[in-house]
Amino acid sequence: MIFNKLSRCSSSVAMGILSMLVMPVAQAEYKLNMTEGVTPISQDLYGLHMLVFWICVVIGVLVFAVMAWSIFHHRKSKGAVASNFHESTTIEIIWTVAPLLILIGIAIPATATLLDLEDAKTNADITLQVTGIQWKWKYTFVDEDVSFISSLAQSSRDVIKDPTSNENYLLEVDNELVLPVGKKIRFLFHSNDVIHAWFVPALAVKQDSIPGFINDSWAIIEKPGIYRGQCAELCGKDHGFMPIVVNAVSQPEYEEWLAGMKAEAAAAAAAGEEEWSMQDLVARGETVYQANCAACHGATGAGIPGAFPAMTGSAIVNGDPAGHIDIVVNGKTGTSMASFKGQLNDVDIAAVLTYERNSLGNSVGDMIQPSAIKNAR
Ligand code: HEC
Ligand SMILES: [Cu+2]
Repeated sequence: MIFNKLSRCSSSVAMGILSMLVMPVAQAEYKLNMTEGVTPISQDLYGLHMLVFWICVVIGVLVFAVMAWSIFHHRKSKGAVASNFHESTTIEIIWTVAPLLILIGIAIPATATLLDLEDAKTNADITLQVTGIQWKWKYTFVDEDVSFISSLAQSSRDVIKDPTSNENYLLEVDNELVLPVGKKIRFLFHSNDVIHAWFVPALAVKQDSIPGFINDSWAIIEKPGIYRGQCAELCGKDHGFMPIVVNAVSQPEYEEWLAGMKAEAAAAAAAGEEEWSMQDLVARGETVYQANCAACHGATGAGIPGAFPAMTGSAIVNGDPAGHIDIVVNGKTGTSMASFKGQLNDVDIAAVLTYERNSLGNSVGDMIQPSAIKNAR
């Protein structure tokens, strides 16, 4: 945290020295000061940070200058004798009033920014609901009927064994959150399971998502680009595997993306009406499984003994389809096996179930069609 706060102020000698002490190896990429960000709030926060920083520098310089001067001029070898007084009203007034004025000077702009920061509702153009889920994010455009899940991309999973092979190690998602520039976006945060936190430094948004509560925040993104973030609240085993990617684009591009998302949802609904082949279900099921289930049940279905049951050889997976459908659609209360009906569509659930029954070391030989999931909801 301290390194986020102090990053990128080349003009400051004090910070330069600090960096040399803390970072013995010269890093060309390493920036000292806090990043400025791309939203009005982030710039206000940066301004506040710099204001307080320079006030501290001035106080530091003044205090140490007086100290150094006094030590030198009133040294013992010159025969200096310490004055012997106490209860100086003048001094007490000075050292009460001076800090008070400084604090008021800081509090005025800080309060203005804080009030602005809290005002998510006024003139919001877009309302976006952000739901934390172990371990992924769900985004719902409240007025658009568009909703999707964003989880760690396979490309980022593949590099776990060799982090250097991808510069965005653990920071890539399968579905980016696309937002338009220049619009006021109101974020509403909540959670399905435990406390997560949605943190994107460039947007200056860091907000807890808590089950049963709704927190809000807002941003007007001023510059198109890709902005990355992560879950910032320790939320369990895969806390470090639920990154955030915001892709800020122009309004027409955003509308095009929205239309594409709606078309995709319509296509998925239509696909749910069809009969699927075993091959297609298993192929799709593998992707769904790796993105949604592997974190607990293991990439090969081995589970984690004592915590998460194995899929390989599981009585439920190899048993009656109804029981298998039930635990995945409705979850199991009191355990971390969540209900997937709000997270996956009929085709995805049918695919992952068929995959589990015919892969990961199981060979039941039957298929579960999307229509069966529809009936079970
Ligand atoms: C957050 C961890 C977690 C995730 C993610 C998860 N599960 Fe589970 N799952 C569990 C736990 C814990 C149980 C055991 C529940 C119990 O105590 O009966 C379980 C049980 C199961 C069972 C019953 C197994 C048995 O033999 O009892 C099936 C089937 C299953 N999960 C399928 C899935 C599928 C399919 C997905 C992905 C769509 C998934 N799970 C994602 C934690 C998870
Ligand atoms: Cu989290």
